[in-house]
Amino acid sequence: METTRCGVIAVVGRPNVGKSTLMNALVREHLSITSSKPQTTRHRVLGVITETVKNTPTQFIFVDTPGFQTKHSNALNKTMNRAVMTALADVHAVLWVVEQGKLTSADTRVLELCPQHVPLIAVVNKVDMLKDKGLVLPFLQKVADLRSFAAVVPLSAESALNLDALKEALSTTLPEQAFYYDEDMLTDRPEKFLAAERIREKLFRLVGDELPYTCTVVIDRFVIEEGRRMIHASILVDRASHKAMIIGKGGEKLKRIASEARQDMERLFDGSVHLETWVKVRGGWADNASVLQTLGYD
Ligand SMILES: Nc1nc2c(ncn2[C@@H]2O[C@H](COP(=O)(O)OP(=O)(O)OP(=O)(O)O)[C@@H](O)[C@H]2O)c(=O)[nH]1
Ligand SMILES: [Mg+2]
Repeated sequence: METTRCGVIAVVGRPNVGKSTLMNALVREHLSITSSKPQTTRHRVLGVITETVKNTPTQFIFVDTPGFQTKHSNALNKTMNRAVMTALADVHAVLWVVEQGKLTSADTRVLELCPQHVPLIAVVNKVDMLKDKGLVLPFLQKVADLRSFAAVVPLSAESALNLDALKEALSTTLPEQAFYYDEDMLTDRPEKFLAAERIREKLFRLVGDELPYTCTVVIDRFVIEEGRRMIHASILVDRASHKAMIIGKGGEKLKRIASEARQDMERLFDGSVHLETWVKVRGGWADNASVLQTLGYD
């Protein structure tokens, strides 16, 4: 039988270093939501890609995780940190992502969480921001001195630079074993989850600084009628004033959020989507553990 490799790889790091952008680039699909604001990702999201690397068919099962929180501690933040710990508990390899030129105590805190017995690769992301690529060398050395890494890989997730080098370094750390999933599998998350996430991404990208942190999205209805996905979604906010800000003057803001989210869903699901969205006030949702559980935060 042909040799194959397969393994689960956790993608961890402090908020905003580009973990989700990296996973999306590796699986070549905008699967996990991204934004310029920290703490965009709130759930573990699996991204699977099966391809031949170094002449060996290899299945990479990436687990994108929320940025590890060292500051806030409401119930939502605790849930997010727990998701990181769970993702690190049972993996074949770990990608610890940092941003070139910036090594903070939040980065080293995450590094301390990475298990010792599992191959660990340091990913130095956003090298496209450097005019002179040679400038990254001292930083790579600084990172390499922190721990015994299987590899230290400089790359740009956004510009898809040096991703093959990462895949090659990573593939040799994965065990020789049969694939866990079908070769065309992309994620284990249901479309309902992906739909809610698309809307959350637009909130992070289109509404003011603090507001997205006080919102979440639930899907109230998801049915397929004559090949068309019919989706009803609610955006839950903390206060009535937030509701007005999301709806915007004459409903313009909400219209744009829904329209952009729908277009993304149509691309991702490869089919037509009818989306209706409402904004509802549900104060304190992010502080209440049992509410979080009913909202699908695990
Ligand atoms: N210039 C540059 N920007 C990048 C790169 N990768 C990610 N970014 C940007 O960095 C920001 C954060 O990216 P995300 O992928 O959402 O970061 P994250 O680590 O998943 O963030 P959280 O989920 O909030 O922890 C976004 O504005 C991205 O466009 C890169 O290679 N180069
Ligand atoms: Mg993310």
